[in-house]
Amino acid sequence: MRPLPVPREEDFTSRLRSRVVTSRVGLWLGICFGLAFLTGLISHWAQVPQPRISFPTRPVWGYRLTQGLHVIAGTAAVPLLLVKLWSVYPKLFTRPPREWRRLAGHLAERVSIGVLVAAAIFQLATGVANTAQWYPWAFSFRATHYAVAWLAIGALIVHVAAKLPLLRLRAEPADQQSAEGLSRRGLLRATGLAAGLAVVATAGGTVPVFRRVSPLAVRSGRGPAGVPVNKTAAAAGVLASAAAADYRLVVKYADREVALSAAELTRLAQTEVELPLACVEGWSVNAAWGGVRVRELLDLVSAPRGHDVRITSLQEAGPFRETTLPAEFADDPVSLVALRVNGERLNLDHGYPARLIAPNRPGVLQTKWLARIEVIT
Ligand SMILES: Nc1nc2c(c(=O)[nH]1)N[C@H]1C(S)=C(S)[C@@H](COP(=O)(O)O)O[C@H]1N2
Ligand SMILES: [Mo]
Repeated sequence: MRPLPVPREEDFTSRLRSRVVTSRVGLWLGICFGLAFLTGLISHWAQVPQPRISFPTRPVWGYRLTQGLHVIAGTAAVPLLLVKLWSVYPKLFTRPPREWRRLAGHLAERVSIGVLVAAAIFQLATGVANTAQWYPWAFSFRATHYAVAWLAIGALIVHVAAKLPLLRLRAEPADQQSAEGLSRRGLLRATGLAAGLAVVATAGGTVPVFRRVSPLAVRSGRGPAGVPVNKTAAAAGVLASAAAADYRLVVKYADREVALSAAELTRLAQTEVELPLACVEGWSVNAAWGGVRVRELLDLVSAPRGHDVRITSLQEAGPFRETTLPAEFADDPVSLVALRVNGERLNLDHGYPARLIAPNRPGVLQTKWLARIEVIT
């Protein structure tokens, strides 16, 4: 029997592959991954309170910016990664050296590249699926995406250090090719164009001018009062409890407690603020919110400043039914229990009768259908 003909590196003859193509695409890819990593750290910090340094309350649009960049950088990386992998894929068929010392080095390099490629594909695939609100897996997206990010960035640093001597960003005369077909420069342009299109296709979620041309940013600008809906009241199972006549918002500090009906909330002093709603999935909108300052509600039970506050939703199950509002946010004059958005009474899907809206805070923590506000002592 004849063995299957396994190709050799030399069998791949496309003139389009070159060190310059790999280097340039690699550089852009590295920038995208670096940006996604840093903005990802910020997102993690916002969602998992760190005991020592609390997340800042200003600028109010900070999270909107960093999370928009996170999703845009990740999306742009998709075509870049595909071209990069294509440009080096013949190396998969390099025959390993026979001499054992060189073989060990070769294997170490192969394993590190394997980790990098697997982690990079995992991050982009889970990230893109998340922005599409598609969770075809059982693990926690946030915890896993965060853990693998460290793997990816570690492997990336090793990779950059190992390949830096081979980096070549400038084409030399010998690289200039004659006529036929796509040139290397053409390939680089097409790759840049694909990355640019990927950006425009998602940026509509954050940047209003791109909205009309962003097929992937479907949720932007739609929904009641011009604000998209993430989870509906029906999906959260609160249709009855949110509309019930005996609805009460309970505000509690130590053994002091008040329970306010929806009508009583509207009779308290009302404050108007302009704050963005910025989802971790990358979409965001600015909106005008009206309602009662969290701080003024806490004053009703004489709660002192400087305490974290537990916020609980009417929603009975799900990871976002309860959050902690750190003390600086609870005491901030623009943090509201919102009753209105863009001049309208909150829609049931936006959290009627009352929802939280606080500055520089991920959308997942802007709890809808509030049931309890409790000072943590
Ligand atoms: N109780 C509750 N509040 C919630 C959620 C939820 O699932 N349950 N989703 C959050 C997420 S992920 C976002 S982005 C915002 C979206 O608010 P909107 O639907 O009014 O746009 O609500 C947040 N508040
Ligand atoms: Mo969200």
